[in-house]
Amino acid sequence: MKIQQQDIAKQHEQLQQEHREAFAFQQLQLDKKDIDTDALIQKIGAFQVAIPSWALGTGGTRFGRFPGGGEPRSLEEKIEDVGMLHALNRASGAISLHIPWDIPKDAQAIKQLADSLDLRFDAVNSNTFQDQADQKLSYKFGSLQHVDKSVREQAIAHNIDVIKYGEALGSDAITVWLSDGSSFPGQLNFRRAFQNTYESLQEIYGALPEQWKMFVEYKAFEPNFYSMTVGDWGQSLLYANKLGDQAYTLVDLGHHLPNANIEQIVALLLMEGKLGGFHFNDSKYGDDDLTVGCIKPYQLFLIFNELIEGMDARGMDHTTDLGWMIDASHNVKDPLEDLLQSVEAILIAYAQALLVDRKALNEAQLSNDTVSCQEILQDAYRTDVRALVAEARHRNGGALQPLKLFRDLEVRNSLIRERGSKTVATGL
Ligand SMILES: [Mn+2]
Repeated sequence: MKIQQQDIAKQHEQLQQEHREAFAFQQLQLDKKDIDTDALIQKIGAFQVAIPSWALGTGGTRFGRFPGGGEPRSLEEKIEDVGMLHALNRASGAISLHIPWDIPKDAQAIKQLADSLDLRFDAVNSNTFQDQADQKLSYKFGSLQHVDKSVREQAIAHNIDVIKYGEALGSDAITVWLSDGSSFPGQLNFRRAFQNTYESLQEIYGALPEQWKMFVEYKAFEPNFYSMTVGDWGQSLLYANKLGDQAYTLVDLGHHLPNANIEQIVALLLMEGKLGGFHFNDSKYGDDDLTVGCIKPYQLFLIFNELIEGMDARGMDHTTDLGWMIDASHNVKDPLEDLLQSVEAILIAYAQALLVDRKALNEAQLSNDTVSCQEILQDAYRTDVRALVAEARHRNGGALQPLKLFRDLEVRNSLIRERGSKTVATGL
């Protein structure tokens, strides 16, 4: 199913009066603050978030999975789904592939399909957290950390394969997330596990093409429950620093212990020039992989506030200098609707963070005016920027209200008619 330009135009016709009024009010507010609305809209319109190939089907928990209908049955159909999201919101212009769940058999054809939908390939992801049917050695006790060199070599070879798949598609980064660790005290010698992992990562790093980045993703716990060999940002940074200039830390919002100050982590990684990529999701308890912004939207705003402050301090391009990706699972929602909501939440937080009066905040900080610091941040956070985000989308050819259009066009029903009601996508 394809979204037609006339569907988007028709919705615009229906909603334009209401939108115009909301946008005019917004513009008035910004004018009063001497903020250049057009420049703001340009930044919001340029921002793109990659959709992970594993999040286009219904997710599950260890207790079960309740698939919906019309899920993509192949990589081609996954790319078509992302193309549809991008047609609706013009902010999902990239896809992040997971290998081996989504091996591109004909890279040229896959690339052409993506091109035709105005999509590029973001970071490719390796998988050594589960055993594949045709795999010789098991990752039960880890992959890059494994005590047996032949297991490490198998995992290294897989990661190098992933780089090659990515290269053929025009991707320029690999994300390495390891489930390596231990579930019981004494199971691992921590130093040996670190050294083995580091040496394995060095081999993979050595296979990186010149312009490529390696993202070392960390996670506090699960599937291992006593220690994780890349368990927090300190450990990830340690690996990235030792590996070299092409290695970076990747922050996944759900991979921290409860109440971690993620905005501070982001600020310091940026200061060190070592923040490379970002996985968006939201959570209440652990790695819940819920819709971005559904539980802690203020935290999301505070993170974006630090991202912008830190990126601007280094003269970085908001759109292209970090890998922006969603990493989520949708157990009870339509995955495509969830992704539309997630991208919207990201754009809202980004737009709000752009509104922060940085000069005033800096002055308030330097004079220890704590009250003003809070007022300045919350003034931005409490601004309703939805009309601004909708206007940016409209100027890019997207729908004023993507989710509404998705529902009005009964996209899910036509996907079920096309693909069947019992399809199951590979993924989480
Ligand atoms: Mn992740």
